Amino acid sequence: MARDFGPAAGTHQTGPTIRGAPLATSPAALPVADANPLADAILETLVHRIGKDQRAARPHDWLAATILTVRNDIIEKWMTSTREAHAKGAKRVYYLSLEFLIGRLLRDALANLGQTHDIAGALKSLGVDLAVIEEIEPDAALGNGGLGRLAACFMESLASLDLPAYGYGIRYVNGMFRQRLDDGFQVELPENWLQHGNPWEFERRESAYFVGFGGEVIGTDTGHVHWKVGEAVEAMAVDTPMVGWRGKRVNTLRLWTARALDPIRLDRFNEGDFTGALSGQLRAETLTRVLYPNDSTAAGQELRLRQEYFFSSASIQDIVRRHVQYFGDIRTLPDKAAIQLNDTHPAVSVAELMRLLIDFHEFGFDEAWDITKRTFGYTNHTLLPEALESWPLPLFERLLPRHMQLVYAINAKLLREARAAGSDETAIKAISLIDEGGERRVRMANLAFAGSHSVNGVAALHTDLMKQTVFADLHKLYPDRINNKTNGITPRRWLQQCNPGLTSLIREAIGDAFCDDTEKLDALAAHADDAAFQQKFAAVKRDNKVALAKHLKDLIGLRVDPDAMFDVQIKRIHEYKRQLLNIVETVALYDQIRSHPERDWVPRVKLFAGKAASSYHNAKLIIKLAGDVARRVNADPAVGDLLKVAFVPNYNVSLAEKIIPAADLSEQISTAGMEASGTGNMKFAMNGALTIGTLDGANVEIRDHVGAENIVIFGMTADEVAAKRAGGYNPREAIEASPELGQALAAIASGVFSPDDPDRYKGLMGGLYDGDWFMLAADFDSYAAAQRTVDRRWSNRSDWNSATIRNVARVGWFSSDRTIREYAKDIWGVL
Ligand code: 26V
Repeated sequence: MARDFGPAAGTHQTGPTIRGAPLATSPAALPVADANPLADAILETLVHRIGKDQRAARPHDWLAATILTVRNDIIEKWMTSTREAHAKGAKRVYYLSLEFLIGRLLRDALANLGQTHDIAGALKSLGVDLAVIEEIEPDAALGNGGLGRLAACFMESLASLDLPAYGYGIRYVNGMFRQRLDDGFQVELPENWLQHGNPWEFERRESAYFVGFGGEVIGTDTGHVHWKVGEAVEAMAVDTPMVGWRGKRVNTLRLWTARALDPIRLDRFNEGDFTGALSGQLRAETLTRVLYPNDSTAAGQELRLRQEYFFSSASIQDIVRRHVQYFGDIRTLPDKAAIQLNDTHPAVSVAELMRLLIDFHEFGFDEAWDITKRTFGYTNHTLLPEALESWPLPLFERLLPRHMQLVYAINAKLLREARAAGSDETAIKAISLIDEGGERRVRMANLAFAGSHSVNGVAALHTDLMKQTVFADLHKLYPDRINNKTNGITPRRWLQQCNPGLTSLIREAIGDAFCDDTEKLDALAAHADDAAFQQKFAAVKRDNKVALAKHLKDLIGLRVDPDAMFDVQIKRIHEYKRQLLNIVETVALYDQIRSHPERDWVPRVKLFAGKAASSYHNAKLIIKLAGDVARRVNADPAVGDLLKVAFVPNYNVSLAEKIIPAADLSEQISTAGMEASGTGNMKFAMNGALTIGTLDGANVEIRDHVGAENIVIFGMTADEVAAKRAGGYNPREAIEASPELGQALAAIASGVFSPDDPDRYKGLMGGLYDGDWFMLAADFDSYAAAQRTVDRRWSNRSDWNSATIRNVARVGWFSSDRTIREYAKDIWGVL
């Protein structure tokens, strides 16, 4: 790759590496940007902003110079967008999220501005390859998984739909950890995405707020309360522009960074206590240093609650300040501001807004509560009990004594309303903001629910389950509050940018209306049975597979056949997502291929990728197992190219953008009722993969849209899972009834794949016999049968092509533009 970088071929000796030796080019040989104003601008930026001579510039310098040049254009649009919204007195949307998994921005910004061609040309005239510098942009991995990536897709759609919006979050110095595999075991390394600086961001030193912690609440003579904080830090805003499709609008992603009020304690310094002198700074900076790398277990740590309050307080102060500055009267806040809580992570914002309204704007409780409820909306992203946040009451009280008082006051009002409506004591217990069973805890989901006029789930099934399970009693009390907003993905990043081949082919076939309205993809259905179109469609997929195969060779040294079926499961590693089901079925298949080599097997490449939470033992063991199975299978001459298995390290947005366009089969196999929505499922379908999946999350709606004949569904429904659990599920029976499963489990447990440590998987396999909470055994036969259905469909290639083309054609509804339009109309009142 590095060879493409630098002056035209032949003008320099050895190409600079990505790490970057300067271009060793003689001055005479420097490419001259003739009459290309854009190239002039990039050069000018390189010299005057980066301070580098063209000859000394390294790849990262060119990247920074390019971004800064493009940014100039973005700034103009940014200011116009802000000015227009202000002039119109428009209502603004505020999306509060502890995660924004935005990935790389350059390709996205250029494509949305329609400048890819021009910038590529300008760089080329300077001897620089745009594709190469795009590849060295670090991934902004400020998120764990689906929830964070959804926030990023939403930011893009908000700008594309020309809606004035701000995203609020934390500027983590270390985002999601980098995953390395050491002998197949996951090792977490710090991600240093800011090491070369970040040319996208603007520090707003003027937009800074105090955020207090601890201390005590004291009554004053005037009857007011005063929170005398024990400790305060400063939150400083750092803004990143979010460019919408066709450059229509540029919104702001505002991320907070923490600083000490007093960066250095001179008294301590003078006493020679240098560490003590800087301890405040260190303590403040710790707040915004790391993203919690967990997406399935609520983090009980104090630092996490401090992060949540820090970013909530700064954001709410900023929103209130802007509103008062523009509109004068805080009473109109709900008419001019819609604040969406992305899960419960920002739920303390409800109490923070109450605090500002009561303690600073001198409202009575009831009026403050009315304003608050009309301003907030809350989105739930998981029903897993272990992920539902609640804080030990003593911790909450110690850190946020004023908010604790407000939580009690809100709870008193809530429980009065519940009693008045006839809720019984069991219901009251479930509705209360305080969990009294055992150690007393503050329930953040109940706080978010109570403080919002809208509470939504992220797929139809998930929303139904919210009503039936976690929020059943609150739903009975407020039956109009829960609503559904099925997730979506931005088709710019997840079709146009990641799959240019497919995009051109679609444009050739149906014109480019789909670029502005993804549902126009449905015109493609008319071509689904056209043999010539199918050929072209298959050729695009093959090209993408060849590119991925090369990438895999470079990355992990594995050679795969691009004509084999690429069968892909990439997502966070979690038992409920059932990567283990896939691996066990792979082992069963391996066994079958070895026993019956004469059969007409469909060659498959099984790809896995994903990170496990660092403390999640079984998830990490599943990664190791995938690697162990891969090592054995890939080296077995008896299977040859019929089966290859790979675990690709360090899954992130950029890797997803390479793998998804090359996938034939999309594995969406969670235990029904457990995956709130999934969004990978939508990305694969949009890129022409067939889905094998359970009736879980958005899979249900994907089936409804693409047609039951164009998706392979297997396994128990959510109702069946619940019934089986209630009736006493016995996994041993299921295992005994399936010899194929029994053999695969026995092989794994006995150390066939781990001869270096034969007992490695005893516990993991034992867990299946003894409990199997995720019902792998109950769904195994159905899954294996579904895989054979997939084989048959693959063997009839025109049927396969027709089905996958229909997936692309009918998945347009899952654009995040549609999702955002629904939020805008039903929740925010901005459309
Ligand atoms: C929980 C925690 C607990 C504390 C530590 C940090 C942390 C970070 C995230 C979470 C909750 C994660 C919930 C989540 O990611 N849900 C996913 O949301 C997607 C978008 O709606 C959805 O497609 C996935 O099905 C759902 O699992």
